[in-house]
Amino acid sequence: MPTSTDTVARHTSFDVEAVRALFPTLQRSVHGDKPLVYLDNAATSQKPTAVIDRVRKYYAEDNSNVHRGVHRLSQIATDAYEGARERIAAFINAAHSHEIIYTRGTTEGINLVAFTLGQSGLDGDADIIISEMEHHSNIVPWQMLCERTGANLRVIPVDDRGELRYDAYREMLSDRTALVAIGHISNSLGTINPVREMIRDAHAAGALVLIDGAQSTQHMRVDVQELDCDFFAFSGHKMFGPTGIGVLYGKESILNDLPPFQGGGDMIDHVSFDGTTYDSLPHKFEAGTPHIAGAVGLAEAVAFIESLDMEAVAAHESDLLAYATEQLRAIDGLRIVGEASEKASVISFLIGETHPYDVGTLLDQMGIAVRTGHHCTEPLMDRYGIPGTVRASFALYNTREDVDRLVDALQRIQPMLA
Ligand code: 7TS
Repeated sequence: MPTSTDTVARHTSFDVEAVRALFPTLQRSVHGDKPLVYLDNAATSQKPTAVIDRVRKYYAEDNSNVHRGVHRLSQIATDAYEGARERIAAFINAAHSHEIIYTRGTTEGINLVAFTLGQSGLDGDADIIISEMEHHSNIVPWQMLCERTGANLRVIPVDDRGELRYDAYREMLSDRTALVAIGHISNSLGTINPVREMIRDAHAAGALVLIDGAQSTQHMRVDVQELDCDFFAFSGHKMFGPTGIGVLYGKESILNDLPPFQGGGDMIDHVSFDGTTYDSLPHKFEAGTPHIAGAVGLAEAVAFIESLDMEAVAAHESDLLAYATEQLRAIDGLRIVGEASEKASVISFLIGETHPYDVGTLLDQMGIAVRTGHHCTEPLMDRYGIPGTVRASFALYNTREDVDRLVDALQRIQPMLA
């Protein structure tokens, strides 16, 4: 079975056309003959053939349950599943592969931490700090934790440009702060938060830090040891992998101190009616038959990313961001929401008073896929007093031509929006 590393020549620079050819969805048209321009990558990315083939191979040739069998297929499936964990650990530079907990995605990873922290005797006086730009997945689990324990949710405000008010964050940190949960990159604004500095300051106050990495692993190299975060959650489907699989990284000593999340098969050491003991990491947090195909598919997505020169990819994406920002700004009545100095390739905008949904629907008819609405960041939209935005989010396989198609379509529909 060839891996993507074999089939993709290592790009020491970045050949976007060669990479596009690896993605079947990018070759299709929609609404008849309109070639698809896919600009909804913050919601989910497309999948390269290597990932699709790897998932197919698992089901077609190796399908078996893991950890439970002496038979050949079960060994193959277990090796693939555990080998994927090692590959993913290396990808984010975790110190140990047992610090990689498979989840359904970022949402489940954050819920795992919020739930188990609540079960581990969190002080009712404790503060949990999040920010105004968080995705609902990094808000609601903490609200639920606060309801259960009496802890207080503190929210770092965002300024008009879409940057965190760092002064307010510093003032919020205290010896009551139990945990800071912060998005690495905002899915609505594109803001790249200064997480390294935030982690350092939180640790100085004695707090743990969870980074919501849903929007970062596809754009930048993540090194959890260098960041020194205590937890890092991400989703496979946003980084060219399958849906329904994600990862929660946690530092070994901290994961060891937390109680299990869900009970069931695979997470136990011994079960009896007199009492049950739990398995060690990572199995303690992985109850039930896991998403084996998802895990091997995610490892293949990691192989795909690692086959690229990520510095060249970053340069390509930053060129797309600069080019799209300049072109969009030239459109009459168009306002960009989120102009932080450090941004990933996500652009939210509004045209006059037009509802984002109407813009998105017209763009769709021209083959351009953008997302409209509040992007699961309702408090952030309230902060700006807007119902939502139109969001174009670029991945490494997008091109200046995609930007031109978007801009051209917006220019054509603008007279209809008056
Ligand atoms: N955190 C951030 C920053 C996200 O962007 C998302 C998904 C999540 C958490 C949740 O990830 P999941 O894989 O568990 O669903 N963001 C989006 C989006 O922007 N549009 O659709 C999903």
